[in-house]
Amino acid sequence: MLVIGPEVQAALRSGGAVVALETAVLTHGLPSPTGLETMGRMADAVRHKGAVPAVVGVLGGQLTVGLAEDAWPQLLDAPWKCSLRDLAIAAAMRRNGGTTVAATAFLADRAGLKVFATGGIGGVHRGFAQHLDVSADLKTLAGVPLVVVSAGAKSVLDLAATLEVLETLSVPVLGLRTDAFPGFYVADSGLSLDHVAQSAREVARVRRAMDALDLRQALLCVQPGPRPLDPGMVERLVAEAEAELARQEVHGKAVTPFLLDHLNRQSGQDLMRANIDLLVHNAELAADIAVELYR
Ligand code: PSU
Ligand code: MN
Repeated sequence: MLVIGPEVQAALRSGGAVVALETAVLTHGLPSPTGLETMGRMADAVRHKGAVPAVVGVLGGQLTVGLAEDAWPQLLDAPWKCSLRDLAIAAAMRRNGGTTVAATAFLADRAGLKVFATGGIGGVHRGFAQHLDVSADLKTLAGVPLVVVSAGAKSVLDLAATLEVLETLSVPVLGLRTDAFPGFYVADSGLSLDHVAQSAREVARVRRAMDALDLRQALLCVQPGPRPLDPGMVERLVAEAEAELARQEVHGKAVTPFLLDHLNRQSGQDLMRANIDLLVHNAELAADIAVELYR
């Protein structure tokens, strides 16, 4: 079922470092052409660090790990937001799809990759007691033995509840030179982490120890973005976005794209720029970790 791009195949055969990149951020997270430019910057950042980028997505039903750059725009042709449960349907129905953290991590693992960079993972949504809205990213991360690099989880979430579920799922959360759980746009969500790594090498050592123990959970490595925003400002915007969400009665997988789109449009570019910068920053760290892991 899986199509692995030639460059990724060659890198895997020679034991080279590979970093998976998701595409839901391209199809449903950022407006284009910003999304395409951002994918390019992430891929460049990975190469610059000596690793090979593997862009993951669904193209005409082909579940692909290592989409060539000239194929990225085709993904934007009526794309589905593909989480894990959508993958087989998209394949069978020959659709285009941007893959979420859950779907990307699943496909990356199947292809034999070990490292994945994203912006922020999905998690437990605010008001979850009423809507039971918990991202499939969490359950999926409990079963894929990757290093996943992110700037924490999106500020639109209930971050405390998200950390609790990660604990329940035994997904370790390791701060890179920080003991504060980053809240995507903000450097410190006010929640603290139990464990801090001082270097990419140390993160790689933890992953190897997990592998030696046959612990199949992801290792979630978090770092704040390079251009963090004022928490008060972000909180105000998120509250507005949440109110709008309730007014328009948005549900299901449309929730996250709706909130992100609302934030991007309300913030006068600040949030979008912060989002792009942290994506590139995470791609760099993921490449450093990949290089250490494949050493
Ligand atoms: N973070 C972003 N932009 C995004 C996403 C996360 O800054 O577009 C995407 C990721 O692909 C993540 C998904 O896996 O949103 C989570 O969606 P949901 O909450 O519906 O599981
Ligand atoms: Mn959801």
